[in-house]
Amino acid sequence: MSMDIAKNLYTKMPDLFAKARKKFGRGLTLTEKVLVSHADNFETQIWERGKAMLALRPDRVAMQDATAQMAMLQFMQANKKKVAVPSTIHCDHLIRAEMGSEKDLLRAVDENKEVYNFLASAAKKYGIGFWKPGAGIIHQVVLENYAFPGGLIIGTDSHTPNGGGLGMLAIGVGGADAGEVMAGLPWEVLHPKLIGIRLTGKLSGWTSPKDVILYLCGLLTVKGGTNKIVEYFGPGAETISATGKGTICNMGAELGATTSVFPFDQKMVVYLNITDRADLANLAIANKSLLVADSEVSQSPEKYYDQIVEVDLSTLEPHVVGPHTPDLARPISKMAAEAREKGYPVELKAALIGSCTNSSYEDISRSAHIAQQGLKAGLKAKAPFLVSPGSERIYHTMKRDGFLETFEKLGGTVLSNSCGPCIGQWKRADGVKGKADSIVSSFNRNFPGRNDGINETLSFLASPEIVTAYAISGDLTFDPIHQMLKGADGKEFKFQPPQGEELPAKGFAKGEEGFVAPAASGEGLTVEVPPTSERLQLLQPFPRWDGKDFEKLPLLIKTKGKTTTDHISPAGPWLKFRGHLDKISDNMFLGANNAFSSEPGKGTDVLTGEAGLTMAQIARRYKAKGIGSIVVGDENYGEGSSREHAAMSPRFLNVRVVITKSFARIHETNLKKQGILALTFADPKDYEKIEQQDRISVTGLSALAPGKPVQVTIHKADGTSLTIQANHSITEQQIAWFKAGSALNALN
Ligand code: MIC
Ligand code: SF4
Repeated sequence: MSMDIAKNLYTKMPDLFAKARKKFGRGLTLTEKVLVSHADNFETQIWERGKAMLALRPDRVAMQDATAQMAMLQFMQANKKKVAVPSTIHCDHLIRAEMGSEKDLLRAVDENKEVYNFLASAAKKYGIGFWKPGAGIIHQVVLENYAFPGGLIIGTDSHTPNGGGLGMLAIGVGGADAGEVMAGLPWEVLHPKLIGIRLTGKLSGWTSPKDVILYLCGLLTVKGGTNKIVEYFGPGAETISATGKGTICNMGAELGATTSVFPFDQKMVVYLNITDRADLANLAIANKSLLVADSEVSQSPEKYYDQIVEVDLSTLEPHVVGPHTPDLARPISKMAAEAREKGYPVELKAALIGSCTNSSYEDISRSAHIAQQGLKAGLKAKAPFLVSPGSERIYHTMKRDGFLETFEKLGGTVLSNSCGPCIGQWKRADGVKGKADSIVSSFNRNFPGRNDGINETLSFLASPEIVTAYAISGDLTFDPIHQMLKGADGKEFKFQPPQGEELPAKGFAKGEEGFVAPAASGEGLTVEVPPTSERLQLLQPFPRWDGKDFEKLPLLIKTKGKTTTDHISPAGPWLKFRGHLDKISDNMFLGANNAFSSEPGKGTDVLTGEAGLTMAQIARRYKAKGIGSIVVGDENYGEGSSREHAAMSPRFLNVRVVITKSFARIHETNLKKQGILALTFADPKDYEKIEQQDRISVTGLSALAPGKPVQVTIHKADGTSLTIQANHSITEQQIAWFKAGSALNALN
């Protein structure tokens, strides 16, 4: 499917690379090769890392159902007949996990009918490929079908970087970005800096690709990758399977990285071949030098990367991260002591494997090997053990090769090929609100409330093989590498290190592919949006900026500590309103910690003094009075997902400005796209100066200019005021978005 795109790309690469080498006066990293070959205009583009905005032409767009709704609603406002680049929609997020694959899927098709019909009819009309519910999780399906070395794809999901496992730059974006690219515009992103990760040695025993990224999360933290691309290199890179590379790149999102990528190698060839793309593999082999960094880069990487990290795969220990954040990492051997010291509940209430991050054949076969050892010792999973396969191929191959049976014998439940419990679509039978329990998964996110909707749940992440061992022991302090476990006969035994196959010797089994091609011509076809729908609502353009400064805006919320998009716009039960801006806005900030309230998501209407209201209630009251408001946030505000609802709901409810200590990349762009002024405190300590009763003015807006700080005046309740400075990263073009009320308004 990507053959023609790849052919054209590889043909034009040599000439562009020669120009770039000349211009930069040096060889090129792999990242630069992909960026240069996708520049909208190489000649006029400014190539300055960390400063310039890149205008790029992605090869394709991928959208998942929860974000595709807004992406399509926005695309439709551009009045185009057809998408300008190959695009696909994948139905994966809206399937609830409760009774196992078959029943869950049937129910999802029924309860999401309106949304699926909308997406399917829009896809058909506008020339977009449609992957039906049950076909698989977007990133796995993209890896199996669309990813190719040297390519550039954008996806309306933060884990799009999974595609880096096949040597491409795959980048998560908000729906507005996707809509614009589908409408034919170039895609803009801050020219990222580069982190080079040099891998040496070889993984062995219990250590898996997941541990590489869990370790890096601990080392670099959740904001260590912001506005950076992580490029892996070194002899260790080619020892890791393509799907393992996918896992590592996928979870680069947890570093906040723009994306992550591996150089083309033999592991990718094998994966392309087994996924029926031998032609692409051969083409890539013939063009290998274009798809890896120039040789001088690995000789003196310090000249090419802004930061270098060394990881010796041979000595890397399996890691466990969490709770509540993916950068709280430690080797598994240290887990028991830490759990005791910090008082984590040690009984595991659930163990979950699979998801877009970790459901490769390698993951599943290694986990099954651990499960078999447990069964041999007469044991079953002590905690509910749930398996989320990434795609139809994975599911049918697991079934054919007996792994499903092994997991089921262990007491596991195999869920549908979808996100399910990873995104709060999980009916956890024993979960009790207000009670802290521990769970462990091989997923990528562990923010509070993420899986079971219970904020107190302590969610830990580890490799699927470690999670399987945890499932059998039911104990967070168990270290399967060094400790023994009691079998059913009372005798102690030790797990042998997991063994598995990278890829199925018999090839992948196939199920129903679930792909629906678009109509040859969309002329005369209609997009189905029932006018009385509870799930879908056509968008109204946001009002234009009235040219006035923001004077004395009340403070809606000052968030304290981690404020991820899951805090700003929770998922789980709210996923069903992703196509209805008014309805979903009721979830605004429900998970966020307000500096002025002891209860998350609650605050005070400062105009009336009424406390204990949700942020949406307060904002709706202000809006009804024609008053805008301001949000103050902490570090790395908007961390996590690409969901633009975290920007659209505030915009819809009249938030005009968000000032933080710092932003996560996708969310900052999403705010700008929706016409919200995204500012950062010039002095982060000024965050402390903001109080509940303050009225805040942001002035000099008609002279808003790139690089020029903005003046913010804080009017105190006692009549005094103080003025501070705020910075921003707004470009000329983004000023036009702000003035027009949104990027989309600026288009029309
Ligand atoms: C996630 O993992 O948080 C999600 C759900 O896949 C999101 C997208 C969404 O909120 O729909 C993401 O990662 O971007
Ligand atoms: Fe789905 Fe979870 Fe992957 Fe997001 S991280 S795409 S919710 S499986």
